[in-house]
Amino acid sequence: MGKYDFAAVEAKWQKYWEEKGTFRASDDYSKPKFYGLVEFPYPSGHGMHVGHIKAYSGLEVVSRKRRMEGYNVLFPIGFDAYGLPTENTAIKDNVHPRIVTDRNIAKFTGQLKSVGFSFDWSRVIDTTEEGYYKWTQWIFLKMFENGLVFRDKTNVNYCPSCKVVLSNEDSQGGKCDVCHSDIIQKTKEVWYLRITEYADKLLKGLEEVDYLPNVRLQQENWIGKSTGAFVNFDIKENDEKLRIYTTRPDTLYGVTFMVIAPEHPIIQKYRDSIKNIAELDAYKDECAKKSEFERTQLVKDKTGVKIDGLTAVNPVTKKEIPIYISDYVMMGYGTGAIMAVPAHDTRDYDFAKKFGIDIIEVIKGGDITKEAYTGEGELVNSGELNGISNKKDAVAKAIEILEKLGCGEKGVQFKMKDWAFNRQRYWGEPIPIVHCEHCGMVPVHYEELPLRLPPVENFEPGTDGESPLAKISDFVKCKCPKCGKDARRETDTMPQWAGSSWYFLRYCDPKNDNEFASQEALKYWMPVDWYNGGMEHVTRHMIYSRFWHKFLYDLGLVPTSEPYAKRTAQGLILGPDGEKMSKSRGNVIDPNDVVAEYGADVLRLYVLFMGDYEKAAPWSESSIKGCKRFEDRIWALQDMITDGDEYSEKLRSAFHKTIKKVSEDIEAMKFNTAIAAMMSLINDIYAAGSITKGEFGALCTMLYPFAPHIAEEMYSSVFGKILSEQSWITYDEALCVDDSVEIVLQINGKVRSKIMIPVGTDKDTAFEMALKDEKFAEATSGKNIVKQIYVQNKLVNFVVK
Ligand code: ANZ
Ligand code: ZN
Repeated sequence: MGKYDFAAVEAKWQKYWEEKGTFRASDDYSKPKFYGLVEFPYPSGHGMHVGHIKAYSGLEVVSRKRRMEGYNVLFPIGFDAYGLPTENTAIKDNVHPRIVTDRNIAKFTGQLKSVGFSFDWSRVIDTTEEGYYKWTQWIFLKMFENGLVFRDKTNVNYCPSCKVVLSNEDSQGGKCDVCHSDIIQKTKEVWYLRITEYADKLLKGLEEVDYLPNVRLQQENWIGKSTGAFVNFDIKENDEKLRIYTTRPDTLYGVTFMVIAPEHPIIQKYRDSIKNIAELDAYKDECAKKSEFERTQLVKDKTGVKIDGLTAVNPVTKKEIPIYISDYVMMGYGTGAIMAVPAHDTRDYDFAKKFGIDIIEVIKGGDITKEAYTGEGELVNSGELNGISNKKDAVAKAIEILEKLGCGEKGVQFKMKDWAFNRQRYWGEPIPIVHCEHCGMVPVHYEELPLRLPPVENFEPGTDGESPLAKISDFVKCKCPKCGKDARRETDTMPQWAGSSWYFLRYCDPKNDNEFASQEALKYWMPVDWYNGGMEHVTRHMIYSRFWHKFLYDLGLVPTSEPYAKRTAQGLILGPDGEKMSKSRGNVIDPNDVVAEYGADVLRLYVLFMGDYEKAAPWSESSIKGCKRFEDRIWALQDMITDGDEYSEKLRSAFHKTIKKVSEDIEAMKFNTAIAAMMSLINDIYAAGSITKGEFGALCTMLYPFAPHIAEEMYSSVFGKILSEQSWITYDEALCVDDSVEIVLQINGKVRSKIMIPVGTDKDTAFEMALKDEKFAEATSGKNIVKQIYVQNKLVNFVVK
């Protein structure tokens, strides 16, 4: 056998599969289906990253196995192509973002194809294509119609470098997700999607799906359901009530002051009667410079200002208590006001110490002269609540008291906020709304979709967060769709996450011009059976797309309440130095280089062999070489093939065991141990010195999902058939035992034959296997068997007359 020419073989089979449409999902809806989804790439100018290869290789293996198991498999790919990096390149190079996008998509497509992924390329999606974004706008209008879209002037997260407003999800940790600059707060009127209306559904839906435990946990925390009570505190100076949200109504007797957010509207309302209003205003201006992230950090040194002119009254103790403004209370959560219980809340404790406010213990268990006690314990100094020591009981009783007093009730809050849904940039879906002086916000007629981006000369965003579209008067000036009078078109575009919020639906029926996808196609393909992607998308894309999907479900437009039945995640590939791969560190590995040097199969094997699929692992050149050696050793086996469709006695158990291991490990995403099992099988084959044709076929099949090119090539040369059209191999549990032993077959104590059987085989199986041996069967045929003896792992002896 000559040297393996991987470049020629890989090109040959990629061409063959493409021409034959081997991986096209069929429209035969009578077959069992499997829908495997990977996160479609953002086609950046840098081209593909080895991380993409690892992310796609997991479900690639599963999909290839599923096809062999008889499933109609949908394993699609597309491009999430709107977004800032493309637009920034367009500005820098002075070319249209359309051209940049097409160039990048072509590059990615070539790269993906060179790895031989079994995607259905006939269904490829590009979110920036008219036939696609028309439906993104369509779903947006449906949301608008159903009251899930609104505009609000609030404090928004603004990236001064990208010049865009960002959602909370896109500014986690106080940093811009695109350029990592610090986020600032800005008051601006922007678009929102009312995702909070789906908070409870998004939480409950997690019970129906099979997500990795940490994926589920991150979503639960992001949604952040909290239960407690709303309480209205009387203001002494007027008949205003100050409403607060608390999770600890049981500590009501320990409330010694109140804190409101510096932006709380009560300050504006009573400006004239507040004596230190200038001081409050100055403090508020200081706060505006801080991000919400900074404000929520636990800093011991609390700041704040006491409001001179407003005093609250504790509804149970009737004591007058001061009201402060402080930056640790956020306007965007609860009611923007809290009742402070310094004895049992650390932030309140630090604040009270600094400002010399009373600290009253209401729960026994700690030492409040030293620190706040946040644990459970018996209630004291608390009137009717005294003596209760179970927190749940105390909370319930406190709510009862509040309701009786008519100043409070049970309440639920979510951490998740509405989705700031806008970009002040060019390369995004135009928001299809018109502003009319007479009619207000009016949706563009459905028949007019897609609402196209106008040609512009200059993509540079305007100063002060204005979209470049605002400068195109032909675009801005329009007629009101309702009254026909002169109106102004919205110039914000949708955020990057819009197109990916429903792409899995479009794959089911990507060429449909009349609907985003036909009901028939959706009923067959949905839900996605298995979705794999990155952990970084768990609290963004995953939440957003579940929200869009649930909205469409409520309209009766999709058949399942959840889009993804199962979600797994791959670990990062780190640079050879063990650090995160990045251009600035210079430790980025280009998949093209690996394909050129070792071939696609070795790259695929390596990214799956490098460690636990779910864990991060550093790149290692020597391990790639190990995978290359493995490939060469398999290739050389072709010189050792002997006739025979059966397993040989020497290798039978090794084969059954390996098939079982590979089959099970693929399902559990334990790709590394599956490959290791095949490597050890190869050692066994070399030790045995030969491999039967039948065994060789089984080996090619096992290898196929991982290294399909070499497997297809060897199989076709040995069997003259296409491996992609064969079935997955089965194994016999009984033959998967650890080892086999040779036993002798005797007749009347005389050895007639020898066979290999699994260690520990039971009596009946041993007799059955003995009679399958030709010599032994012949020697016993026609004889009268008077006794059958079996000594486990040693011999079978038949006494005949
Ligand atoms: C009194 C109290 C006593 C509280 C105590 C805690 C401990 P979660 O669980 O996150 O919902 N809070 C309410 N609104 C706030 C806002 N806008 N900004 C900052 N803090 C706010 O937390 C709810 C608790 O966080 C509430 O319960 C309130 O403080 C505070 F021993 O009320 B608590
Ligand atoms: Zn109008």
